[in-house]
Amino acid sequence: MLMTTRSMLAAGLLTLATAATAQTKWDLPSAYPASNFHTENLIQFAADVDKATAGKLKITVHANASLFKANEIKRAVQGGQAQMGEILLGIFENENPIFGADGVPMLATGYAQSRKLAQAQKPHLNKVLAAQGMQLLYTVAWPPQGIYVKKEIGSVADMRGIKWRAYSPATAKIAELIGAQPVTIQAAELSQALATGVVESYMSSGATGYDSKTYESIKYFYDTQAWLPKNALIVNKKAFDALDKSSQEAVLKAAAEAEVRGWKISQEKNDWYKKALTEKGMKIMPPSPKLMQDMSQVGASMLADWEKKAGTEGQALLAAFRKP
Ligand code: PCA
Repeated sequence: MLMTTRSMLAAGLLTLATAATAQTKWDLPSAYPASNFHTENLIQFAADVDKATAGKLKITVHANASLFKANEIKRAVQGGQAQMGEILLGIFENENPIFGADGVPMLATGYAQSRKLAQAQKPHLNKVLAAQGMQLLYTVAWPPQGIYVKKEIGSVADMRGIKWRAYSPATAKIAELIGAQPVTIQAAELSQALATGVVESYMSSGATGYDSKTYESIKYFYDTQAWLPKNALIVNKKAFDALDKSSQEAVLKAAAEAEVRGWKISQEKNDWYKKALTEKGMKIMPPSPKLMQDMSQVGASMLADWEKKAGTEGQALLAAFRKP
């Protein structure tokens, strides 16, 4: 009897030990604050995976560039330092123009067009990432990009010479085209750059204006809705392949749900962010026709450059996007 109890205990311990080793722990670095809607979506994704795998796959979200800087996350996932990560696609445009398709100003301006562009971009992203040993799980758009600026402006000429914060090659290029001085600063360091006067203007969403407390130093947001850049959740292929079948399915299912949820929240929160900025004292300005004309010109020039770099693959992407 005693023996039986003992062996039962031993068996119990063994089960516990097996359960402990069977648990897989993944890190998910992201570059935006925990309260940002993209990050909240990632946290929900991780919770869904945890639940669906009965705790077998534990994903820890490291928000606000705390584990890797925004521009380091992709390489970390590729090298397996992190099993998965959230990246802003446009940051990697110099590596491959496909990453920058959603960063071209005035190409896809509302949520409907942006979704269409995302669909057209997806097979190309899958291909590029697969060649790098990674897999795309989902993409979610940021709210439309507008101009944060200290004084009222009627055209891009009014921004000549100002210190302009960029978050990607495309946003640095805009500065160059309008005669502003670009400084690349990741979102996690934007508050400080604004407070210390390192930058005095930038283009981004209402979300990042709110997250970075831009209203403390900048009064105007010109709602140009010039493009909707996307974040993407990517996974290291070897790490994914090492999961058992049911965990893989749990990840894919939670990712598909996160994509639907993320786009919906992005769109819903767009107005909320603008209202919140207004309540903090900012003025949300409709851009003048001249300003929009200028932005269209900037967009046309950047699209021409992008087409040149992206070649036949870029043409295929644009054709899919423009297909009625
Ligand atoms: N916010 C991010 C990227 C696009 C956006 O809306 C940022 O400003 O860094």
